[in-house]
Amino acid sequence: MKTREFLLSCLLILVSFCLFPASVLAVSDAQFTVVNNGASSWRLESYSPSEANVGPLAVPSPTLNLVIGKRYEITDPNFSVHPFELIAKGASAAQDTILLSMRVGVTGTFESNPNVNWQDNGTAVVAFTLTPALAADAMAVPGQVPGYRCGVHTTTMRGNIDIKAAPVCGDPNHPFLPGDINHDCTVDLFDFALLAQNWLDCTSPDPNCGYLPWP
Ligand SMILES: [Ca+2]
Repeated sequence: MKTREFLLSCLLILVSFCLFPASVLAVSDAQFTVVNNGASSWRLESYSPSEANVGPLAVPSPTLNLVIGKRYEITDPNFSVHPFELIAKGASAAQDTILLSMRVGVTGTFESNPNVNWQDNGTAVVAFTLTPALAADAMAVPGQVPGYRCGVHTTTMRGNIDIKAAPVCGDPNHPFLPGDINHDCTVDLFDFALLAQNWLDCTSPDPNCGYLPWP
């Protein structure tokens, strides 16, 4: 058996055992907690993981940074008095469009969207996925911007949301590593298999190694 064929056979075995990690049920990508400053503003109390960079803490109704494609879990401990709402924020509360709402008796326009998968069981914790459709709806409506508010104190407890594009493999924050031959942002046996497929092949014209076409 040629060396290259032997290598490829070994790789096939390794690939079958090593490259199919058990799937993990994605609950949420990030979690954050919002609390009220009286009835005058919101406060972002905490978030995790730290790289989610949801927003500044201890700032009245801060602009929240949310990323398209991510699933978020929100904790709103005082939700019965200050129910969190995700909105297309108008110039005034009367011009807001409610997209998701923790307020009892209020149903946002995206709560039944299966991809958004709004989970609200009447507790302090809710979850949703910021789908491209939800983000586009929140962003694209003339005269409105992505935002959030309290479903009761709609005129005072309101803030903006900065929608971030979903990260993609190869963008400046997720560069291709040396050795990532197939550019899938992982250096693994698939890259090694590509290397092995062409091991000792040559296309050099000088010194000529016999690669066609000629000259
Ligand atoms: Ca790769």
